[in-house]
Amino acid sequence: MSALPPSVFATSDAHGHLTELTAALHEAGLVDREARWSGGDARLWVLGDLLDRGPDGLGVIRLVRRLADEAAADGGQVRTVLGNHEVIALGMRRFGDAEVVHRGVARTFSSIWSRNGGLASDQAGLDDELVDWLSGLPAIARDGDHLLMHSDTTGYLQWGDTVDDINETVRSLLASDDPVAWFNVLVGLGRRHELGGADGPAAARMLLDTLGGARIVHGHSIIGDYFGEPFDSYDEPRLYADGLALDIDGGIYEGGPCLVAHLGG
Ligand SMILES: [Mn+2]
Repeated sequence: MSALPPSVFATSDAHGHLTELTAALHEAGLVDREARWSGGDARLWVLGDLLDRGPDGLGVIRLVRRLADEAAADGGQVRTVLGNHEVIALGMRRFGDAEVVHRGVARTFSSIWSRNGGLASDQAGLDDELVDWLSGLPAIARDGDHLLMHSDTTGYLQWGDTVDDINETVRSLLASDDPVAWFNVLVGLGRRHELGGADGPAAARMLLDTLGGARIVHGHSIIGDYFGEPFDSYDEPRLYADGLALDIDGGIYEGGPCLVAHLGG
């Protein structure tokens, strides 16, 4: 019988920065010098946006998938949730230059992809097996008191009022051939900054009351951007919304830190 509960960690928005992510996981004691899982029975949540913007999105994906296998063999766990950039990459592959009228506006996935730091080298590695893996990622998860999601938005509730319902709905939308349905997912996951400001705590409370948990942990919104601070001026996640929300996106591609939040245990 183990006397201590396993430690729980979360990181987010690696955006192709494999070297920085590996170093941060090593610093947290989760991988050894050869980047092999050394976290024992710890649990690590990876909150999306693995690719685009940085040099090696495919390398980041390979790392988290390998660590998931190694952690599972060691009694631990590494799990990934869906970010908007995963949806952009999948939509780019599926619909590319096809013009789609979405809410009265003609749009293409390829223009969104190129405007948002899409890398041809990442895209070239999206084979059927990887597409299946990305398409099966949950949009949201709960681990004890923590509600884990990529984007700081109440938009998740448009897809359901339980964690399982939301994940089932998003998976089915991303399995459809309807690009408008895909754009709706992307718009939902692109929302941000809805847990801050005067109305933020009530929004966070509504998410937690509906989906469970005592604290939201999210990426997607870089701490420096959100709170108006230089990217090199912080080295910890930011607790806000009366303690109901934790932003763990340090802003790696802006020169900010790759944060690995120790959530408990
Ligand atoms: Mn994002």
